[in-house]
Amino acid sequence: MKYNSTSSQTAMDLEHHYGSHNYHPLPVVLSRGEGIYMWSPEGERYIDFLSAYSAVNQGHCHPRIIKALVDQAQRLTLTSRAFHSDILGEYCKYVTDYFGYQRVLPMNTGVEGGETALKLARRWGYLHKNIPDNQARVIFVSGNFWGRTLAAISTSTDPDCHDGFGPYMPGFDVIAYDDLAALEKAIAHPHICAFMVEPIQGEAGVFVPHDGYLKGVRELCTRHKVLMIADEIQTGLCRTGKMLCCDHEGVRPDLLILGKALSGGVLPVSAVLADDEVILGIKPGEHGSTYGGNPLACAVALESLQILKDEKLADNAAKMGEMLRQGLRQLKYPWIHEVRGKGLLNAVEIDHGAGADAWDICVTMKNHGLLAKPTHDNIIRFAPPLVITEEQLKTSLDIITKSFAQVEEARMAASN
Ligand code: IF1
Repeated sequence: MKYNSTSSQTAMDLEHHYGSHNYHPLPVVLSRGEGIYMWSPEGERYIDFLSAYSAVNQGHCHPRIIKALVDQAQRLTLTSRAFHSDILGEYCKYVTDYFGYQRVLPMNTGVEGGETALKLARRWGYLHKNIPDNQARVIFVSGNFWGRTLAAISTSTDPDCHDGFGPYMPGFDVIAYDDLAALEKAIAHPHICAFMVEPIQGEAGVFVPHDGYLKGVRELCTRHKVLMIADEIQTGLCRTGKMLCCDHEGVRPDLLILGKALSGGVLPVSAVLADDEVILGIKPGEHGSTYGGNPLACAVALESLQILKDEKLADNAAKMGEMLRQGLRQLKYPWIHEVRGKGLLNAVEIDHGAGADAWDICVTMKNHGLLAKPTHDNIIRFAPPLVITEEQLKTSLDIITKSFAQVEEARMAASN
């Protein structure tokens, strides 16, 4: 098996010396990926329980996605939108039929999808809700995460994302998550054009709202002529056991934002889906992106979406997710506060003060061949690729169980 020549240590040293320090990665280096697995340059194999934050739902380097990438890359990668390509129209038809919307605005990263959705919503507010110029407001929820741009951090309630980057963009209100009374109060303001929400809060720590929340949001948005924007960049594309997380409550948002696994982890592809009244509010020359809707992205996204259906990844996520949570709930330690999630988007919240540290747990699991990473210090996300088999899940649970036991032993030893 061919690996890059760089050793793990050299790779980490070079990155530390020459790279930015805007991340604190687990001390592990990967050089190859396939399915649920990744290998280090030295050939150590790891089970991926982060899935690049749900970008590799189809598994690493899915052969069909790689083939689509290579075939297209040898024909035409980028025309810009100054000209037509022979694949963008096909992709637009496919993806709008797939999710049941009239149109799609293709972008690249997830946060560009969020920014695009906000521009579309504000424009709609001026055109169709008579909101006075520059007065359109969008409601967000505390704990939201939709990226790192100045607009995105302007809505953030997380000091690590928000502080030290001001001044901030105006026009945003923030209310409590999973609180319909708070939404009912805020949404009545006549200048509100949209409410943007994750159906499950990923980065905040996999917070699943109460049943009926999404239906309640939908009803309030409809009643007050406010656009419901669902950020399904992390929860979408089968991750939570349905094609979209909104499908658990049969809710159709007015704007649907997709990203991450839309390309199966191969290159940044995002999209905003909506109907004519919203998407046609932006006229030629009023929005765009060099790479938005590029042929390579279209080819990869077409294949990535088809695989979700062909391999029934929503059903597998639902089934394996149940098994995973059941296994995690067998772990009886005083420092486990909660196991929560839906489908294969799960988390274990560790009690800060109980003497076990989420980072140490993740390092221990790494040493046993499973990769996961804490969010917000004490919440460990468990989100493997959706192609994981029952056998592989059992092996993963064995590793997690062994690692948690090892952490408990160390904790007991330290307390004696
Ligand atoms: C980082 C977090 C996850 C997202 C949702 C939009 C975006 C994201 C629901 C923006 C991106 C990524 C960003 C990456 C790590 C990861 C992450 F921990 F940061 F928050 F997944 F939880 N909406 N999430 O989760 O998409 O522009 O990144 O393509 O910034 O550290 P993007």
